Amino acid sequence: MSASFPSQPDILIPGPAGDQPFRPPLVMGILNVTPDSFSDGGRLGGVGAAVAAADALLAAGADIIDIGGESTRPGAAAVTADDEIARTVPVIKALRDRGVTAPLSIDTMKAAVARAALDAGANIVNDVTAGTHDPAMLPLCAERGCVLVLMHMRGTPRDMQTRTDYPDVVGEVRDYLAARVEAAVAAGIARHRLWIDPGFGFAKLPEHNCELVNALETLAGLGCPVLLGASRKSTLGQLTGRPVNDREPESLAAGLVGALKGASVLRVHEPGPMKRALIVARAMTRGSG
Ligand code: PMM
Repeated sequence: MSASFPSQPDILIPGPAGDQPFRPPLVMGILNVTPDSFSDGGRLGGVGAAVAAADALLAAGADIIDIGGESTRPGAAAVTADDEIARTVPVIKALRDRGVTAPLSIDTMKAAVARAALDAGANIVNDVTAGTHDPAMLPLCAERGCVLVLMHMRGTPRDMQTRTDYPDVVGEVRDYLAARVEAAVAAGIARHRLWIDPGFGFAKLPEHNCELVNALETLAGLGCPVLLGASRKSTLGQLTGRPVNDREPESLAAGLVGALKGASVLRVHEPGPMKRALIVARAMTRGSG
């Protein structure tokens, strides 16, 4: 591995005052507003808890908050668009009303949810189906000029772990993402608004996830910022035998290797440690590579 961060241009994220430049790697803090994440699942009282959690992520140094109202864990049950909107939109509105200017991302595969979140002040749509679940998703993102994250997965979160046979996982993920980028551009989305994501843990075995992180340079070669979401995932637990609530060192290691291999955005539960690790790694690799 070249022990230095690949040089990358600033990433532009649209905001109320025009495009805002960010120097990669960026850290995206995860805010899950599902019933199991806050006691009352994003209903009125839960908004305060979710806003406090977002404040803590920002105070720890998160550049972006990714807000999700539907669990995409293997086997998770589907939720309706109305439920997802009720969980996420009040949180986005509350953050904007309090003057939070950081980019906000909505983690959804439904255009109706994305539309409501964009109306409330989100700037990024994070779609784990890369716009394949809902035909209205690409046209919506084209019309709104938001950033769209295109992630690789096979099947749905319900059945994806039964679809893990790959003759060439890196080639398949690269070709899939390249095709989704072209589909998004054909739908009218500006190329520089598209981020790509190998989908760590989505329809993949631990060896596939590791191989993909090791090959992130190949994906970065497609010319779009690469997002990596490895934080706390089961592959990390399988490597060290640690439970989900005790995988911070594993998550930091995955994030650092990802950044050194060309990831531009790291989606993590603990932005503070990730930011600090990146500062040290950057200082120690300056001038090399
Ligand atoms: N992982 C999860 C949810 N959303 N979005 C993107 N773009 N990439 C990911 O890897 C990703 C995602 C599931 O992780 P969580 O349950 O810890 O939020």
